[in-house]
Amino acid sequence: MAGNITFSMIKPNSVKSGHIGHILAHISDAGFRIVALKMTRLSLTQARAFYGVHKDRSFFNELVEFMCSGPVVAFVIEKDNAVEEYRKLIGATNPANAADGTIRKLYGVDTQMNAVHGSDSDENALIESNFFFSMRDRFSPEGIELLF
Ligand code: FUP
Repeated sequence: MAGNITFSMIKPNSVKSGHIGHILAHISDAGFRIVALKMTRLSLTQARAFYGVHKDRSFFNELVEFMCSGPVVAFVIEKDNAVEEYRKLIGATNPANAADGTIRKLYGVDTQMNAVHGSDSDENALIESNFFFSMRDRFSPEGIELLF
């Protein structure tokens, strides 16, 4: 099961721009199924923890402030080889370098406001999913709680 899920967030500027529906439709059309989903706003402490691996990078404080600037839409999605398939669907970190038709190319503004987050490994997909969702908030396509 671990290899079949990934975690993502629609970033605050894309939420403000009215792109939630377009982005979720793009993901659904690519064959991903939604396992868990919510709109929420991160506190500074939570954003610092979520991006902790980047705490020594020059962009850390700016990124954290941006991610707290408004609500995000957080979700767990499922598909075979989800982490890799989703990273292909979203495109390169900098939207200017992202392939045509990818989510970041379509909806990203710059490297920070790049429309969506996507986990970079199966291990981080689980850690990030656990950060946002309890097990009882995750469901199979048939609406059955998932225990992973
Ligand atoms: P990605 O996995 O594609 O999201 O990219 P990274 O792990 O390299 O970046 C993590 C986060 O830091 C992303 F939200 C983009 C942001 N970032 C910046 O804001 N500035 C940079 O120079 C590099 C990354």
